[in-house]
Amino acid sequence: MNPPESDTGSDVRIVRTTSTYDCGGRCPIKLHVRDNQILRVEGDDAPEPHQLRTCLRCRAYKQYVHHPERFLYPQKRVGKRGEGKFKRISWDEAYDIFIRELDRIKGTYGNEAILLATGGGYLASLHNGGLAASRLLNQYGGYVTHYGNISSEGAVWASLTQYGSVMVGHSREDMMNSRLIILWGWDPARMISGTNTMHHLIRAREKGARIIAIDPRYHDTAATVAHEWIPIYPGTDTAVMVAMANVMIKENLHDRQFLDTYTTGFDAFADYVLGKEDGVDKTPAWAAEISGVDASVIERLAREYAATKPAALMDCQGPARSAMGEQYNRCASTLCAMTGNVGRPGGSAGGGLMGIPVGHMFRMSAIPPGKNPFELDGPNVKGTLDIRLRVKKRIHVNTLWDAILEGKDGGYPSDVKMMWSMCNNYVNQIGNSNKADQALKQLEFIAVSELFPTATARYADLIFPVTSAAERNDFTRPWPSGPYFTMVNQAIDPLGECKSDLEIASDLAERLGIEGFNPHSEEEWLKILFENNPEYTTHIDDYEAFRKKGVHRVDLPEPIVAFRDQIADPENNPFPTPSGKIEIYSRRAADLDNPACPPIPKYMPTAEDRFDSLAGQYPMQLITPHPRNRVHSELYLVPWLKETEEHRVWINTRDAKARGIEDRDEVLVYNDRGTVSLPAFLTERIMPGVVAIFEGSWYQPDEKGVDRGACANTLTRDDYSGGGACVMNTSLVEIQKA
Ligand SMILES: Nc1nc2c(c(=O)[nH]1)N[C@H]1C(S)=C(S)[C@@H](COP(=O)(O)OP(=O)(O)OC[C@H]3O[C@@H](n4cnc5c(=O)[nH]c(N)nc54)[C@H](O)[C@@H]3O)O[C@H]1N2
Ligand SMILES: Nc1nc2c(c(=O)[nH]1)N[C@H]1C(S)=C(S)[C@@H](COP(=O)(O)OP(=O)(O)OC[C@H]3O[C@@H](n4cnc5c(=O)[nH]c(N)nc54)[C@H](O)[C@@H]3O)O[C@H]1N2
Ligand SMILES: [Mo]
Repeated sequence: MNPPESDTGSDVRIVRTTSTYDCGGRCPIKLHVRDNQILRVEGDDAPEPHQLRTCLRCRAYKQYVHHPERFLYPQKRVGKRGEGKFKRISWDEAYDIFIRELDRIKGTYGNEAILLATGGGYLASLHNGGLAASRLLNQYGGYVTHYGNISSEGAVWASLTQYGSVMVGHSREDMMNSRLIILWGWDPARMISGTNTMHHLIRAREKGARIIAIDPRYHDTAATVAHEWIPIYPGTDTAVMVAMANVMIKENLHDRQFLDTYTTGFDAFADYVLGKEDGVDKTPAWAAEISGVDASVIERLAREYAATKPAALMDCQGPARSAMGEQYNRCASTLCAMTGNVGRPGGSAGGGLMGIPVGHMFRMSAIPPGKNPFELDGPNVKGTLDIRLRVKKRIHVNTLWDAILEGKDGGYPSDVKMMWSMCNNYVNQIGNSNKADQALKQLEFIAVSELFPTATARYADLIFPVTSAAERNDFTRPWPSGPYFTMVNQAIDPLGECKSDLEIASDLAERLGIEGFNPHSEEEWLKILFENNPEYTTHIDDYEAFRKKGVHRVDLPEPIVAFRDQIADPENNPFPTPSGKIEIYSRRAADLDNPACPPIPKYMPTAEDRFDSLAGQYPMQLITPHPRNRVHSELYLVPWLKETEEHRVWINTRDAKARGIEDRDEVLVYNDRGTVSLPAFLTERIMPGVVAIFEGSWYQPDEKGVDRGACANTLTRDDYSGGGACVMNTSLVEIQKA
């Protein structure tokens, strides 16, 4: 039991604050602090059902903030590029080096040679590194950056195509209204997906909902709440969904009236499903061959989903982070419409994002029919700042390394010569880490703003040491699901000589002669940003009370249900698509004229799927889910979290035995892009033919090029799908004893 606050001793302060990492949750936490040290972390103390239960990652916050390997001072490289050898320097020297290189590169090659790599490492409003650095470089004359949401571009594209909106989620308590919940590639016990998601899933089960998990892995959520697990080969979900549609149409189980009223293009989809378009009747037997799911199971699933009302088909982003990712989310949304579950309590709209409009952060897709993602960037303070955008060129995030290596000659928009990287660990987190190694060795200058000696930071010529969220004030909100907002309250003074990205950009602006870059104090900034952001002001009247409590919970009169209004009153509430309806056939997609992005959702073969001839050499499909004990690569060094789960490759016992591999044997997993070395985890919890390596372990190639850190992206492809998804879950590998 936690002692009451007064018992903690008078010299211990308790600071109510929040986490800011790119996590599936957002926790209000209480830090117990003495002598500039976080002594312990307490979770939310609100009673149920309002409690936002803190998970292991926030509970380990103290070992993250006070980790001995944190960068505390500016550093410059002393060894070879990538060796990770650095020497402490002063801030003055660090700024001098940075500005000298920046000016030299601009003078020699122009602003197009400057690449700014940002990321999701810090998700709050003011000290956000990407915003600060892009504002600075805009005023410096421009830069090149990346487009394509590394995370959910497939789902974003699908939702915009189908619905014209990314707000496709329900608030989580609405699952209590569902009679059937299908976890289709969704494992919230691990990825959280809203801090209280598991609470509501468990309650839904207790209330009698049947729960089915469709996933190559028998994951933690399935083990906790599911009545049934249906294993499926990666990348084949759309085939099974299409076959379910086939059963529904043939047995007349679909909701014709719903389709007539709210959707457009169903007939074109039905023609494809029934084979009128291409002569292939997409029967359960057809899908069984592709997916490994028995035809009888597909039939039963189709009937059960069509007959049980309301039912929530919960597709997410993991299967969408693949070579045909957007088809999976579009097809899921199409099934939601066929069963009349869109806009209904207890139902779902599909689309993979699960975002609700109170506390969310989904952006627009960068590939049509989306909008320029940068339109939503920049602090919302009209008139007070120069936030004009001078982004020169953009490169898809999952081709950055190729773009650096190939440049204009390779068809990329610019010849990059320097990179400034912050809030990301892209050497580790985008496809093909060995190519990152080659590319970064070629650049003339690399600066990395970081807290830790990450795989990316090791390539830096210059390190700017950054404060953690415990060392500054800010405010934020969860993604993908609120409904609440949280406040970052400073708990300790900056450690060593660390500064926030905003402070670093401000110092640089001053030295570069950029005027008016940072005219406000932190306190003033927070107030301005808050008051100018209707997302907050609509729900929070009292800023001071919000700040003091560290959290503001929004009381919803009823659960948020995406498209409730469009369904209740279609006359007055058209969908924000060109037709005003749910677009099962999309004219905008047709206009792209890209076979990889057809106007109706389709199952299509891809490179490195299980039917690729490469499977002769590399017969195992690799999936790379998100790790329970980290946020991607962040928290990698935290000892408590390391203890909770060893980094091992999941392999079915049958595949392991065929290769003479025993549990815990050191194995090599490899393909043409690289080789990783790690212990094996023999389990029946993954289907034969598939191996899983959790993303985020730090890339550590040895002298022979074997990645001893076993970073998943040493094996993945640096490519993207027709709708812009990074293809992290579409790679073939082989595995053998080391
Ligand atoms: N603990 C933790 N939580 C996190 C994060 C983290 O790093 N750590 N990251 C956060 C972020 S930024 C994001 S975007 C989300 C990501 O959340 P998701 O995108 O949902 O997570 P993933 O772990 O990639 O995949 C979810 C599930 O899909 C399964 N899967 C993979 N390929 C296929 C397939 O082809 N078909 C089917 N049916 N299933 C498949 C995996 O086995 C896994 O169980 O998580 C967030 N939450
Ligand atoms: N194989 C594979 N790869 C994947 C995925 C997958 O499913 N499979 N998932 C993808 C997804 S969904 C995502 S979102 C990406 C995440 O990709 P990244 O954003 O690159 O991942 P993180 O590991 O969260 O890296 C964030 C870094 O920011 C640093 N940081 C934290 N706070 C600050 C700050 O205030 N300032 C600065 N300058 N730095 C800070 C942290 O120390 C950390 O090193 O990974 C993608 N990569
Ligand atoms: Mo993500």
